[in-house]
Amino acid sequence: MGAKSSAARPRAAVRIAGLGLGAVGLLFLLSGCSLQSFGSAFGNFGWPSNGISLQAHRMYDLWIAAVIAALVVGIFVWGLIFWCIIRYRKRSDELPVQTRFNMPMEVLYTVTPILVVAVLFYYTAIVQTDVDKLSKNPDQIVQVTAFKWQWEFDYRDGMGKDANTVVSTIGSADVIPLLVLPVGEKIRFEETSKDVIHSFWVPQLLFKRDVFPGSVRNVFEVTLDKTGHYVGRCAELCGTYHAFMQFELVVVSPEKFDQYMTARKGGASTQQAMVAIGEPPYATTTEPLNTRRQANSWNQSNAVASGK
Ligand SMILES: [Cu+2]
Repeated sequence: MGAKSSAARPRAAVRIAGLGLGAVGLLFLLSGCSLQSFGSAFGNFGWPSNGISLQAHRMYDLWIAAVIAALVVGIFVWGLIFWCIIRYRKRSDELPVQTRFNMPMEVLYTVTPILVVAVLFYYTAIVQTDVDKLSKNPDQIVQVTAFKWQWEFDYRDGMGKDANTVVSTIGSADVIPLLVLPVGEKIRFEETSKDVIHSFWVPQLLFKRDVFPGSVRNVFEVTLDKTGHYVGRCAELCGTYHAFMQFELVVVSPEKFDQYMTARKGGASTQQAMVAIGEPPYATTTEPLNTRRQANSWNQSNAVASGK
């Protein structure tokens, strides 16, 4: 009797200690302590590591922490399985003691998964809310207008559809539109479509948002933290030339951005303004695709039929 209870107590204590250790480890890791370096040592557990916004980094951290939590639980469970296999393997034909149930154990393995799910849910909700968060005073407001099959980017002087466009960039079949934005500022995107549903997607934002026609303005905010050129695409199959809906996000320093805007307001084209700030005038991450509309008779008759 005495031996039995003293054997049960250390086992329960070990389990609770393991659980507590896992929870503390998860909290420690979620606090952002070198999640990046830990993740990169394991190939980022399959998550894209090239995010260029504060929001993308938070999503990255959530993923790495969730995988670590899953591994902690997994190793614990695998350990228990192998321990049971070895400790209670068949040694003779004698039937082992038949126990019907163990109440503390039942409670433990009901409460523990609920706790694990609750912790994962809590951090997911926190990060999701953060990614979706809109500020009252964004630094830049860009109206994204999608249409078959190009993009228009309007830099606005305020929020909502009643604000005015200050500078506008529109793409064509020959020129990829450049969306020039400053690093480190809160950028508010207000999306609208002229025809069907499109989707605004820059892979490095680790994020895409559908663009709806009608009165719906799909709004989100991003703070970019890395300069460079990044390809953008439409991620919603929107028609024949869906694949041609490309753009390039150009992230520059706030000083360069101000110079770019001044040049554009002074009447310079996107290409002239880009040269003025020392950036390549045309997209560097992609190039216009050849529509080959004249290349063969099928395309030609198809183009005639669709009125293009
Ligand atoms: Cu589209």
